[in-house]
Amino acid sequence: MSEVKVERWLDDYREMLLIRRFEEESARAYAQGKIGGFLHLYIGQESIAVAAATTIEKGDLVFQTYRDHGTALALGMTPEAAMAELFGKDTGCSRGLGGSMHYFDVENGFYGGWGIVGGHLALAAGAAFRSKYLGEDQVTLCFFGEGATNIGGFHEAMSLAGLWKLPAVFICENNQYAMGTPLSRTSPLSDLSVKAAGYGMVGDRFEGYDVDVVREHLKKAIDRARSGEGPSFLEIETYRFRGHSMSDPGKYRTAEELEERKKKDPILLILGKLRDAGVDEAKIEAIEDEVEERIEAALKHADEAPFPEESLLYETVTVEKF
Ligand SMILES: Cc1ncc(C[n+]2csc(CCOP(=O)(O)OP(=O)(O)O)c2C)c(N)n1
Repeated sequence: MSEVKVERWLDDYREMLLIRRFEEESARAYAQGKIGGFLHLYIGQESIAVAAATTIEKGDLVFQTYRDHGTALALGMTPEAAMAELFGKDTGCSRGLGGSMHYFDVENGFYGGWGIVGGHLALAAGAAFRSKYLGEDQVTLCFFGEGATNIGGFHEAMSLAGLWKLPAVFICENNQYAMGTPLSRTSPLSDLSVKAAGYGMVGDRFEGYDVDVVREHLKKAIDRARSGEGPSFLEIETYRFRGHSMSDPGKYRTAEELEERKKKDPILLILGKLRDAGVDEAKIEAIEDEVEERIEAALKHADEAPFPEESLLYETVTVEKF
């Protein structure tokens, strides 16, 4: 096993674990009443965000749904800015005004954090259009759930992106349920990637548990987009281990199904790779300790940071005081 590959996997493990622990602690803080509004966790899907963040180039743009913490962290948002946002604090990535669903971090290429299912596909298409119009070299990645693939915005954005060969990659994270509804109850198709043909795009479909597999497929699509061959539509099979949001008891699936799916936990897979490659346990433990420290620091920061001044509303949300 090459040293470079093992180093890559160690970084992957660190990032995936950071997301997992961030999500677990945000669930705890939510239960403690420190976080208001909605909270949609990314637990189980970490390999996809980490693969994307390690495949794109600086300047590329990434759009995500409300299930956005993992993607933002993988792209480089600090856990402090991410946790403080959940706590509604002024040091949050959206100065505490966006909350869980509306992360933003332009410096790291993260363009939200969007709550309207399917709505952000049009925004991503617009961003990709801008890159093409200005002759810039950027690629736009747009993530969404399978529940978004029957929404009007999906069709409009995909149609235009295909027609104008926009430098975009549309990525469906098919985590099997849209809230509590399985795909079989909302779509005549079980293979969503065939939809790509209707928009003149390349379609691809694969399992998203192994970060290397995701990277490999994503890279092809990103290369196509960057070289002017147009957009792609990827359907990635994944699974969320928690409910849709914190208010979902998950009664639409059995405990056996969940246990079965957990056997493909992306974090277990990457740990298996590290151990098969003979990586020292002490090295793995050092990563785990480092992640714990970073999460603890983020929680402390979010607890201690100030709430925004009321005046911030007049600089950002409303035009003037009335
Ligand atoms: C236009 C619109 N309709 C309904 C909702 C309510 N809603 C929020 S999430 C969701 C399910 C979406 O599922 P999916 O697209 O598969 O993404 P996942 O949550 O599984 O990541 C729905 C119906 C919404 N936010 N926007």
